[in-house]
Amino acid sequence: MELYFAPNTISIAVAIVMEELELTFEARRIDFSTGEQTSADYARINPKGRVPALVTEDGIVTETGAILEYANAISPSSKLVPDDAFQAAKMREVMYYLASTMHVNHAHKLRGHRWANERTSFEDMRAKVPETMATSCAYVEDNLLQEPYVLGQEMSLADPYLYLICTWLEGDGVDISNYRKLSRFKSLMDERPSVRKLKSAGML
Ligand SMILES: N[C@@H](CCC(=O)N[C@@H](CS)C(=O)NCC(=O)O)C(=O)O
Repeated sequence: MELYFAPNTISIAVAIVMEELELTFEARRIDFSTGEQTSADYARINPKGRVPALVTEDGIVTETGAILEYANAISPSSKLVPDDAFQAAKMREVMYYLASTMHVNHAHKLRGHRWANERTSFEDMRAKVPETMATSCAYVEDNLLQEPYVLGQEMSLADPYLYLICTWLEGDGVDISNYRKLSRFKSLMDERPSVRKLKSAGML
């Protein structure tokens, strides 16, 4: 399998999960500094011009949550989705929230051109990011994050997803130390061998 990624992006949540599940993959870096994600070559992999994309023997999968579920399903252990239907739904509740709300809040910092044309609109959107990300942090802290992992004792697909977004907080103007549980969660994930390996590889 080939994972198309860019450092520090949501694609690294996929890389963490692949490492946790001991799935082998080739990491293919897309260079955002040259706009490679919008190139004709990459459009053949992901016409949306985004990372991650996973090339499998059956075809290409995009969208972080879908790739995470696929990785878990093909892994021998399938250990990152709970067997219990309610717990699995709670995991997906977190993942959908991250995809539809928290990641989108973050994207307003650099990607305002997706939603508006005027420069003043971009500036306004960028200025709002510390507030919207802080609101999301408070929601996660108070409602979603059991401890030590999102669902409690067992790690799930929601953890690398949330962790990766936590790595954006400083740049988004949010002080994670204002959130006791989130701070502990990030420190715990920082020390996981999967995360350390990707940091040494310069992916995170
Ligand atoms: N809904 C997609 C969003 C992916 C996404 O927006 N990725 C960002 C990096 S975090 C990207 O590729 N941005 C490139 C761009 O906007 O040009 C997913 O969850 O996979």
